[in-house]
Amino acid sequence: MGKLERRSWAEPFKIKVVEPLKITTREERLKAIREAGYNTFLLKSEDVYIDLLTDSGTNAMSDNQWAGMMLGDEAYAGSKNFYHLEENVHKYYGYKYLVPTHQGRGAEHIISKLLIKPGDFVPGNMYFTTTRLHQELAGGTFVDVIIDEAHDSQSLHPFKGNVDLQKLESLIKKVGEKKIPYIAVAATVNMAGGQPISMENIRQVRALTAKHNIKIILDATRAVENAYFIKTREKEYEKKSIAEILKEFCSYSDGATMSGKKDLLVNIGGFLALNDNDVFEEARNMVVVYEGLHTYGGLAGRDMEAMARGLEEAVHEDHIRARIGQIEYVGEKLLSIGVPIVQPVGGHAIFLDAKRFLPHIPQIQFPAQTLAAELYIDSGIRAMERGIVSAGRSKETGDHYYPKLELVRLTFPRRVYTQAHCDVTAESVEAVYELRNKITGLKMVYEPKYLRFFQARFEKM
Ligand code: PM9
Repeated sequence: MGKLERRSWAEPFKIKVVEPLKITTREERLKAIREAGYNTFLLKSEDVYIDLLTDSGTNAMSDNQWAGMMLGDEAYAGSKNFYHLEENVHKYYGYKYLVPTHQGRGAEHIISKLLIKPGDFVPGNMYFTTTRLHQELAGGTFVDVIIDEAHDSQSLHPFKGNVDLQKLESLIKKVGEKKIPYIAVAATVNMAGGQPISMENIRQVRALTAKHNIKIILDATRAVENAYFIKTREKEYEKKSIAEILKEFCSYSDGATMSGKKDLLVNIGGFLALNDNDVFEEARNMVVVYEGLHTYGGLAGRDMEAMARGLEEAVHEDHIRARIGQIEYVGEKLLSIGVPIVQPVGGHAIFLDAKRFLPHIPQIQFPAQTLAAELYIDSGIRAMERGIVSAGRSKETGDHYYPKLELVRLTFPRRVYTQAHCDVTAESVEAVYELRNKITGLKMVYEPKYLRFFQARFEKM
């Protein structure tokens, strides 16, 4: 090693097409965020400089995927792209049957409607917004069975996504196995900070649920990222490939919902994958009511082809190392200047801890929503609130949920931004952190009924 401390890696791709970005003034951004009701979802994309709202559908496709788009078979029935996708889902995820859907929530809708009866309980390793809503709309009640460490932004547990087996067992004892159609296991856990679940834990969950005849439905949206953490943190897997780990992980579940807009490197697409023939037959029938024929499920043939090809690229070792390496890079920078973030850093995003960033703003004045707006005002970077606004209200009492984690998510799309964008991001967070004492909270002035974080509006206190 020379004078430099380490050998760097660079993004394992070069740039072939560019999309110019607009740089705005502070005055323009102040106006834009006010007009957007201090909700970053309501900003116009052209007013955003670095867009870290989400990694969903915002990925850069490869030349190989774009070439596949030209091979779209747009037949109404039996598109060859469907069969290619089906083959790859079987090859990499291992499930027998495939029902394509327009995106992840399309699959969540179908599986919730099929398996949940009114009065049922659905345990899960922390809630996800759309997943829980579909469970509730089907008459179920979500029960959080994630380990306590997941709710603690400072815990350094390597697998904060793990299911707490005792919590699961006591739920089974309390309500009876007949009232639990399945456990929803997410890998990684988005709302906990992109935290992984270990292979050991999913194996234990399988053993426990098998005794009680309870299914496991995996949210495989970021299961490739989860496989990377298993490889780097679970000793017996360090020599296995990402593809091998992914397949073994999925083998402990009965089916999966998938938002292809994340791991699978596409702009649109999803699926429901199943092993049980009877459930598959029903899902295949239901998809024609809500999404489209069972060989396209709301997608164009070209979108299925891009997803089939993205699936192969997603498990490349260089890709996944650089993808998560980028998040780690930003995490290290922020930690080195003392900014409070969720640790360990997760797979798809850095999560700023708004409770510690803005301790003078009470949760009911929406500190994370406030912080996301301030970041936009400072530099034009767009982040997302993941705190009290996202958590919504209890369907029983109508009160706000007050989640322990009040976070702002800086989400990195795959293959889109360079290390220089990462540096600019860290510098902007630092600038806002230096002025944190001057920041005041928000009040909510408009609240939609469902998934309020998307469309709620706020004003400055
Ligand atoms: N996740 C995200 O930005 C996009 C919507 S924001 C609510 O993180 C998981 C773990 C997700 C997810 C979407 C979905 C739904 C299911 N599970 O957006 O419908 O992170 O494709 O997927 C978003 P769709």
